[in-house]
Amino acid sequence: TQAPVNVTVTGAAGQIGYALLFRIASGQLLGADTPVRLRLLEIPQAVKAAEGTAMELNDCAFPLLSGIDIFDDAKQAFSGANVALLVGARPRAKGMERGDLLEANGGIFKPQGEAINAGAADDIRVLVVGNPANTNALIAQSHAPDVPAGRFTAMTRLDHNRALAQLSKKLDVPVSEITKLTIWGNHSATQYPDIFHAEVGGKNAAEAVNDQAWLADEFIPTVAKRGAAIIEARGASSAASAAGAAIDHVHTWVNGTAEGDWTSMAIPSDGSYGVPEGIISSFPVTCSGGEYRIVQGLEIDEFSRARIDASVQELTEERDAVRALGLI
Ligand code: NAX
Repeated sequence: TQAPVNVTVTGAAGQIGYALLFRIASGQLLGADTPVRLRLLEIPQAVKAAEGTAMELNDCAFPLLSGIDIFDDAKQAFSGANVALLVGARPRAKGMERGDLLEANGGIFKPQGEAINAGAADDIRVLVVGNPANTNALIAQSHAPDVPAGRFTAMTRLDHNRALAQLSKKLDVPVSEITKLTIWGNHSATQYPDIFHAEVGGKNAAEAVNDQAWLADEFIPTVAKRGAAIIEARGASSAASAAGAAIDHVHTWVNGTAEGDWTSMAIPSDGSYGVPEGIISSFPVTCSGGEYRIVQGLEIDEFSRARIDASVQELTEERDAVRALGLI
C-alpha cells in the first residue's frame, strides 16, 4: 500500500472546512487508493472547534484516513505537506477598504508562503480558496522562492461549475455533455465565463444558445454574482459547493482532464492571451501527469477580449496594491 499523502487544510474549523474535510478523508480528493493524513491549521481561538471536527472525522472510521494533527502554527502545519488547501482568510468587514483587506490577508498569506517554502514536501501543490483568492495566492507564492511558482494556484472551479450548471439549465442538457467551458481572470464579479469555445454534445455552445442577450445580461452576471445570491438565499456563503470545487480542482490537477475537455484554474500567467506574466489569473487548462498546461490558440473575439481585459486589469491593480504595501 501507498504511503499517506499529507494534506494541510487552513481554516479547518470554518464552514468550508466542515464540508471539505470529510470528502478528503473519504478519498475524493486524491482517489480511492490513496491514504491521507490531515494537518489542520487554525487560529488559536478556533483550535477547539477543529478538534471537534477531528473527533467526528475519527468517528467516520474512514479506511483511508491515517491520522489528523491540529496546529495553530503555520510552520508546523505545512511541514511535509504534499497538498495545501488555503481556505482560512480574513473576510471583508463593514467599511473596510481594499487596502485594509489586502493588508489583513497579507498577514495570513505571507507567513503561510514562508512556511510552505521552509517545510513543505518537494511535490507540494497549493490551492488558495480564501478570498481575495488570486491575490492571496500571489502573496503566498512570492514568499516561497524555492517552490516552483506554478505550484501556487487559486480557485475558479466553483465559478466554472456554476457556469456549467447555468448552461445546462438553459440548454436542458446534462452537465456531463458540456465541455471546454472557461473562466478567465479573477475570482470576483469581473470574472468572465466564456462559452464561445464550449461544446454541447459536440456542437458549439454559443451557437446552441444563439441568444446574445441571455449571454450578456443573464448568464455572465448570474455566474459572476452567484456567491451573493447564495448568501441572500441561505443566509451564509457557499460552503459545500466551494468544498466540492476545491476537491474537483485538486483531483483534476493530480488525475488529469478528460480527453477532449479542459477545466479552469487560476495560475501564474506565462503571458498567454496577453495576460501579464506573473499575475494569478484563470485560464483554460488541460492537466496530465500532475501538470497543467494552458490551452493555446483559442480565438478571442472583441466581446471576450474586453471582458478578459477588464478582469485582468483588476488583478494587476490588486498586484500593484499589494506591491505598494510591501506584501510581495
Ligand atoms: P469561515 O469564516 O466559516 O471559516 C474561515 C476559517 O478560517 C475560520 O475558522 C477562521 O478561524 C480560519 N482562519 C482565519 N485566519 C486563519 C489563519 N491565519 N490560519 C488558519 N485559519 C484561519 O469561512 P468559509 O465560509 O469557510 O470561507 C473561507 C474562505 O473561502 C473565505 O475567504 C471565503 O471568501 C472564501 N471563498 C472562496 C470561494 C472561491 O470560489 N474561491 C468561494 C467560497 C468562499 O466564499
